[in-house]
Amino acid sequence: SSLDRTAKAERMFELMDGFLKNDPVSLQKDILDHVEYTVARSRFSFDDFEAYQALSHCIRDRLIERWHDTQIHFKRKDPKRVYFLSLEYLMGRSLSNSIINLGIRDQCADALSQLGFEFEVLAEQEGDAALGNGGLARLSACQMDSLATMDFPAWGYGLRYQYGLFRQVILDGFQHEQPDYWLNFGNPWEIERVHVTYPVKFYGTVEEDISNGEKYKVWIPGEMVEAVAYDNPIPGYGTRNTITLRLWAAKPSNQHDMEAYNTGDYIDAVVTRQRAETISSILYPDDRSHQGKELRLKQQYFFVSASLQDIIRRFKDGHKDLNQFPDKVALQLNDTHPALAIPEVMRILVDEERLGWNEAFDITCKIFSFTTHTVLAEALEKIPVDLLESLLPRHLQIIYDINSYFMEELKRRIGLDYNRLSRMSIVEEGAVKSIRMANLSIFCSHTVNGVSRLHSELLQTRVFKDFYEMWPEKFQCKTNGVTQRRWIVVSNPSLCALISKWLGTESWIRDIDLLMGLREYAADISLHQEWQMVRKINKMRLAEYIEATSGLKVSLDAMFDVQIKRIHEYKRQLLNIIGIIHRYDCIKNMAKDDRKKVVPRICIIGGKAAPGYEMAKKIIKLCHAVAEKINNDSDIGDLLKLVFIPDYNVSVAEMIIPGADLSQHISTAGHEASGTGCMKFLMNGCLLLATADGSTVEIIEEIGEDNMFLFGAKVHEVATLREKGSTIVKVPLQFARVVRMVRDGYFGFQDYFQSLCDTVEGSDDYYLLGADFESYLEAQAAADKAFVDQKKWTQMSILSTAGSGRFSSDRTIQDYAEQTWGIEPCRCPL
Ligand code: CR6
Repeated sequence: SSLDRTAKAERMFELMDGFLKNDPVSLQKDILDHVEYTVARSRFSFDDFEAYQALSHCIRDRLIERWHDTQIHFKRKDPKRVYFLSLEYLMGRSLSNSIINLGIRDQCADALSQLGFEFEVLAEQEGDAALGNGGLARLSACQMDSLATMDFPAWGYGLRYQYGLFRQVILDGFQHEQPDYWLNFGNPWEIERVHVTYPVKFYGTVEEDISNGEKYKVWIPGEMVEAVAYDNPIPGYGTRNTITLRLWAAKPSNQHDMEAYNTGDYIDAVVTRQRAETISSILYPDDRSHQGKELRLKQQYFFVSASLQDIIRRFKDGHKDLNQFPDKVALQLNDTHPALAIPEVMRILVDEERLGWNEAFDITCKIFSFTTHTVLAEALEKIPVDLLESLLPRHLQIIYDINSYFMEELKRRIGLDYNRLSRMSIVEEGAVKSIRMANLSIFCSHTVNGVSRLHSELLQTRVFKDFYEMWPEKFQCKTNGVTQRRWIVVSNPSLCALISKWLGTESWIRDIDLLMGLREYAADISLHQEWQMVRKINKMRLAEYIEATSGLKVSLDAMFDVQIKRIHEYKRQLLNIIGIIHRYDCIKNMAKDDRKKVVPRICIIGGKAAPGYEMAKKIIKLCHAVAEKINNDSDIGDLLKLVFIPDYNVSVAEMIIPGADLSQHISTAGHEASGTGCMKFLMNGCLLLATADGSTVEIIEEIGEDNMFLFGAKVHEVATLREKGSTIVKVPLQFARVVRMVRDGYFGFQDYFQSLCDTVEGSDDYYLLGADFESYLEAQAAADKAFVDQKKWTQMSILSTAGSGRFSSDRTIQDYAEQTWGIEPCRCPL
């Protein structure tokens, strides 16, 4: 009875002695208990890694307390919830972030030092959770942090890949990929929910049945797999709210196939069942295209099906009428990867809940919103019809039904404009008939957004022009943001302390607009001194890392010039390298006296190439070949060094970004949907050398052109430059000279680099490296000039941080909550 339960709860609370305590002594006791009972080592002998494990469990306990309270609170208040569906999350490490969000950083450091351990050393023991490729995946992680911090009733859903993004190993300058079996040493940040499981169906046939005189469809699956939930608590900062990132792992289904067992082939039957686990075993490492792979499609449906069963179960626990679903649930599609959720919701409503088609479609269109993260039409996901038909036969029928409804509606509005109808159709006819997931997502979502203003405009005027003209009200812009908790507080503690000191408050950690207050002191000499000191400390940390990974000693007086991101032709790492070769060539040809005027540079490049992306891999090799030459040229000395940082990931970024003086965001205008790295550098007071692409256009508005180094063709000029080609493009002689050097084998590997050189010469220079080269060099020269004037540089640096507030994911999430999801904060009482 409920009376018994209350009495039991009270008795338990008494026994528990209240909540866990956070003073250093209590923390020490808990750490030691975990050493003994969880890690199973003696309290008198454990190493750094074991101490990290014990500390993590001690923090995890505290997260769980808050997480329980939050979930109970959400259940009691029953607010409208947002469900963020994403196939990728780049969480990186969790320990420091959790401790900071819990507000117990100092207590933990004290507790550890009394036990003879150093917090920073233990934090380094943790491996990265790299369940994603790049910007999109880290964005999901930043947004989860903001959702928790801002008290929104939110859930993240995703896949628990056993192998995260591959490890990059460089051998002789070439990239090799190695599997990232990240769970090898256990993962204290997740909680396995053995009882939260759902069956997920695949293959089979669709049959018709009649019940109460009505015909309906039944999907008879050919295969069944079990989805098991792994919950990752995500703590907010300055709040008790701790939300859930629920990741699904595939397990063999418990529904026994009696036939197979009875025929006596026991071993084969078990082995076949075991194969189910492969569904969640590996992350696809290509962030350009995901087309036509059955396993990828299986992953998408697996995650969508389990998440929706979970979401509907939660809804039904308290609500009967599915027409209320849109009042309680918002589903966010992070790119088209989870777009199968649309036909899946339709299938559940029509086939299982027996709602009428129109009623079901009405509900569906009210719950979905869709974010697209790309500019390139060719990067939009398409699923071959054959594949869908065999794996998800009922979903294909539903998509066809949606499409005929869509086409009818279109014909009513635009008549028989067949070209336009076929452009907009969800079904693409052609050599391989396929389903356009973006068209499906746009038609069935109430809002569609781009990830920067420029990107959102390009969606309206180019990529989805037809759709925009039809439903302008659907289209929105949600400029990306990054969390200052991870990207300043965790990764740059000295800057964090400095900002708080000068603003006289730590409130900016929750209220980022306060950073603007730094503008007032931008010219203050004592702030300058402290600012420079902080930057020096961070450069030192980075220099040590460079020495440890590449053996190269670098001077702290040099400008640290960084480009870190996935390797892509459109991101133009090649432009950077060609610029470096040019700089090298200039220094070599300079008179001794002139060399004194050269601003010394450490050029740092890092990033992974998709395993099948040949040109990207050649760029990595070229970078190494050039570095080999320059770094060993005694003529050059400290004036120029080139370093490739291997295995770039979130925790490496946390170390590099605070130590960078200059960072490069140099994509050909119109290609980077947003870019988020630039925001992290900006927050950390690193100056940007950039094209007016993606979110940099908005950064210019915040800090002004004078505080960064802008160059290159603008979006509207790019098309003309490509069209008119050599008649208007002025490729400087220096550019041709550098390309010639590479072609002639100046850096070795002559044959290997020819095809790379082909991509940047003449009419093949699609990304306009040649056309932008001159203005690139001018921007570089301006950066050199500014660096010599440290007063000016420091002021620009302070103004960069001060102007970075708009690029916090708190602002992004606030915009989504108000304009897209219609949700309100639901704060758990302390
Ligand atoms: N590769 C965009 O290219 C954007 C992020 C996050 C990307 C990048 O400009 O900042 O998404 N797109 O919105 C995709 O992943 C499809 C990315 O990370």
